[in-house]
Amino acid sequence: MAEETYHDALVVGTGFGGLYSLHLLKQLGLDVKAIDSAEDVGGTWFWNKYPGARTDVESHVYRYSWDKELLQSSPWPNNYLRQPELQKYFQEVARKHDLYKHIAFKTELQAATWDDRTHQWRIKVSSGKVLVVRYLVTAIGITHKKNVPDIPGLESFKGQVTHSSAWSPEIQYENKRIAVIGSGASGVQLVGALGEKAKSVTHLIRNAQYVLPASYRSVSEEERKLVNQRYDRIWNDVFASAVGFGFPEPNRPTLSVSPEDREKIFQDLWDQGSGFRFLFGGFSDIATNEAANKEAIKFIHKKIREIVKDPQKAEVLTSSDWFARRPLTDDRYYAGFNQENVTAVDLKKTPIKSINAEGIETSDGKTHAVDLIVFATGFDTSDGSYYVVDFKGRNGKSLKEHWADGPQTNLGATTAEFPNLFFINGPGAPFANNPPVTEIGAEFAADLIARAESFRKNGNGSGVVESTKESDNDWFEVTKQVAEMTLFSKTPSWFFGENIPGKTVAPRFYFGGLGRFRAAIAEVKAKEYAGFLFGET
Ligand code: NA7
Repeated sequence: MAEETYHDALVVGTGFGGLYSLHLLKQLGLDVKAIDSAEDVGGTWFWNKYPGARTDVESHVYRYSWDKELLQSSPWPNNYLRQPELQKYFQEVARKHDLYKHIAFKTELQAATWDDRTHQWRIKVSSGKVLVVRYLVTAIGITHKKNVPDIPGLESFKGQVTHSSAWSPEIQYENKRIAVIGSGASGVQLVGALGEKAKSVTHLIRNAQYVLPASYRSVSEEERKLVNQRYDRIWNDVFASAVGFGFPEPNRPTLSVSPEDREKIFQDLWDQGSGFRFLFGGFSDIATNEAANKEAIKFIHKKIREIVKDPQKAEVLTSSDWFARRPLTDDRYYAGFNQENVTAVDLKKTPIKSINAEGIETSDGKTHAVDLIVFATGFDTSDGSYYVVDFKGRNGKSLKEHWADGPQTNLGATTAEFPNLFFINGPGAPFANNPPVTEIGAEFAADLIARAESFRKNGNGSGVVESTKESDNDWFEVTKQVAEMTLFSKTPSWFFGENIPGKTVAPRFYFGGLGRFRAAIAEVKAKEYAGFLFGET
């Protein structure tokens, strides 16, 4: 018999969402445990250690807002945080709030089955233990399950192979010949960083994307002081805004200004840096209006031609899609292609045929000989993280079966027939800056749990909360309708599950913004948690 332990709650994952959930549930006085498959806290930022890994959200808003002391004191020497700095930040939070003693590391969630008789989750973890809990809070991250394409011959390759999120600091890449497959946020940062030390970097690009500068720089003491003084206002603005990145979101349509002024505004956004700022911080309609989007594209295309001296390379780096995927940010990417050792391969013209002992063979018969292949090919995102676990809700129904037509949740927090299972940044949560998204999610889950607990303690139910099918369906429809109003829905991406063959195509995010999302939660709470059942009988 496996060893069984009983607790009030289990939190899975110790990144932004998990650590805060653990803290909040402790505050509620619950006996709470946490597990993480990693060796330390950090979640996504524990795993992604590849060269060049850093945030593309500015440091002062890529952190928790709820610990004012840490907000004022925790260091951020540069305007964007590098992975090791983030790792330290998470450790600092866990130490300060005495969270480590509750966490079992190197422990993976394998299966969770709801027992309708005892109103508990029975949870199997990789250590062989069984945990029995009332509340199961999953903060397992949207980018957990790696996507590695099935390319024939991979096993015959003589060199080293890694996925971007499995990069180990032991990998020696200096003076090596490296192929990077994939041009999302990870691929772009990798190419920018590897190009500086590798013998050669071959970037294999299926769909080029738009990469905006970051304007990396250090932050002075004076600037830090100024931000510290303004923090209350900064966070109020973040939580009221659409995307929560700490810059103003003007209500100014792109075509409402003269071409000269538009050019100036684009140039100013370019100089300030950040793909998110370029998409949302200059004009109100680049993500929604085709004509506006084309203006932004025109400007970026011109910049690519100016920066990348070799016209053939520039052509491969030039996207013909809408500028409506996750915007990318990196200072070194385009400029790196002016180095002879950094080249680009257009996989639309010459797709990958196979991998052989020497490297990657493309359809033109050429083998791109390398020592290291990096799959920066992304993840089976959002709900994909959930399908590696055997979740069974009421009547033994699996979550995968339950979400077969697309992952439906009530406000990203819960789903019908899976009582007391909570998602932090699950499907249906807002598309916005992740730390505030996870804060909102963790607080809402804690509110639902607190209410269920108060009913239970008053002898008024057994501590069970569940969303209704109707409310899940309503929220799903809202996410679809809002997505339809944007150009994101016209551009295939992982936002809709389109990066994984066979995955149900449906929105994984609410594109209506943080402010509106918070208002939707406030409305539900004001209506006595309409759409949620608390098993009061
Ligand atoms: P992304 O953004 O999903 O990017 C994955 C990239 O890999 C993308 O360019 C894909 O090309 C490419 N890809 C995927 N499969 C293949 C195959 N079979 N052949 C060639 N190219 C392929 O992942 P990231 O890790 O960069 O970023 C994930 C997010 O995590 C990031 O945005 C942050 O929010 C955190 P495609 O465009 O599909 O043609």
